[in-house]
Amino acid sequence: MTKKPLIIGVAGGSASGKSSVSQAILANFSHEHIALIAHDSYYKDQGSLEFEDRLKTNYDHPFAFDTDYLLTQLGALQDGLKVDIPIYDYALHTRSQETYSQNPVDVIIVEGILVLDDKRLRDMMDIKIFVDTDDDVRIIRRIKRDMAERSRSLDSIITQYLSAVKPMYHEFIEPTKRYADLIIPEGVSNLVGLDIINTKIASILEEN
Ligand code: UZR
Ligand code: MG
Repeated sequence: MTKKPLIIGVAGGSASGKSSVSQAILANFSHEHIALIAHDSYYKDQGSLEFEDRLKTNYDHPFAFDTDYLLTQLGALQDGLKVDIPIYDYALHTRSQETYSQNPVDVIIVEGILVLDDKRLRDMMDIKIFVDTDDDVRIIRRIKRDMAERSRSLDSIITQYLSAVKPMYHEFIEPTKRYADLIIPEGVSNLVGLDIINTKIASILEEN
């Protein structure tokens, strides 16, 4: 691998379909050529706080993320180095002891609610995507997912949604739509949008 990897940013509100859109892009490549890196993996470790205080942390604010570390690891991958990516524990709100190793690849997808918020990240990206899904659809999905996969109660999901997820979406996430090259309504069910993305990726890779 001699060329710098192609970097694609996928942003959008919580449960907008970012991960599914990313998976749909991923499916076009064999795994040794493409990597999906979640900004969520770089959530700061809240382990020094009492558990009740971890629940009060605003996880939808740019400060909740260790974006410097993500930038460092993306830089290393660009330089052709293998990195050990942190694994976040949503139940404990901590960075777990384990990491997973990622080899350098041709295409990197960087996915997360706030990946278009940081100018340094934006400047690294070749394609910037914002997945745009209605708030009511997102909260319904969020309830289902967080109860099933993130060990949350309905009450805690609703409280978090009203106190942080919704206001932070309007303050920090939605405004980053202006930086997107492409806005994809309804995420993964938007087959035309996905096709346009995949065609663009193929054409850039061919040029390289
Ligand atoms: P996606 N999040 C948690 O719920 N707990 C944590 O410890 C860390 C993050 C949530 C975060 C955000 N918000 O809305 C969501 N809250 O993870 C982002 N509250 O992940 O884009 O997959 O929904
Ligand atoms: Mg996700």
